[in-house]
Amino acid sequence: MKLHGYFRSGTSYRVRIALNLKGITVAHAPHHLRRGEQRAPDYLALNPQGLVPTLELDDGRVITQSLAIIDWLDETHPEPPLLPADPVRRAKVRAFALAIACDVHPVQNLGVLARLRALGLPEEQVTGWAAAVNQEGLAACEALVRDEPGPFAFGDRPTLADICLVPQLGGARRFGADLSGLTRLLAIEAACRALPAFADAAPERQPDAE
Ligand SMILES: N[C@@H](CCC(=O)N[C@@H](CS)C(=O)NCC(=O)O)C(=O)O
Repeated sequence: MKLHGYFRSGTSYRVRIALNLKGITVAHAPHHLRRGEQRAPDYLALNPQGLVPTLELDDGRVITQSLAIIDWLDETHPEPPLLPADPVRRAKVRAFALAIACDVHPVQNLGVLARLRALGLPEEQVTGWAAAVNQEGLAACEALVRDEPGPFAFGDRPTLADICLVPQLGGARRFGADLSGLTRLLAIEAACRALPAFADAAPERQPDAE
């Protein structure tokens, strides 16, 4: 299999973590987002959205969207599971993951920030937008897991929630978001980063890291 991604992309980072948790090795095809390589015609033929990640299967079939890729990985490689067995707890893990993947990440991604710059907003306001979106969204995530058992977001093993959280915290820091009050999320992050599956997936460990 081949994962099309970018070292600094939070959504590619999610898939790298899931692959590592499952013990699956893939080839990596980096696409430099700041140079616009995600819009090259041969990549658009794979992923018409012009976004990373994309997973190319060995039989040539292609899966786009990080959460769809992770779902597929979990369905085809069930151990270790990335969702709890209990339906309500599964729903809670999904809700936490979607709070990040649907309500935080898309509002501060490269394309949205480029549009804000094109409207003439100065750089500090663009960065301020991204920091505020992260701070507000992650503060809500902190409340979602405040009473959940640790050390991970939903108990004693990592789930889809942790897979979405760790990359988003990294992205939030790049925009200067103030995360200091999010003590539960920071403790979850520390527990995750102590695991090789998370540590090896980190942006700075990728071959295309700058
Ligand atoms: N919902 C998509 C979002 C993918 C996405 O926004 N990827 C970003 C990198 S994290 C990207 O490719 N940005 C390039 C661009 O906006 O041109 C997913 O989860 O896969």
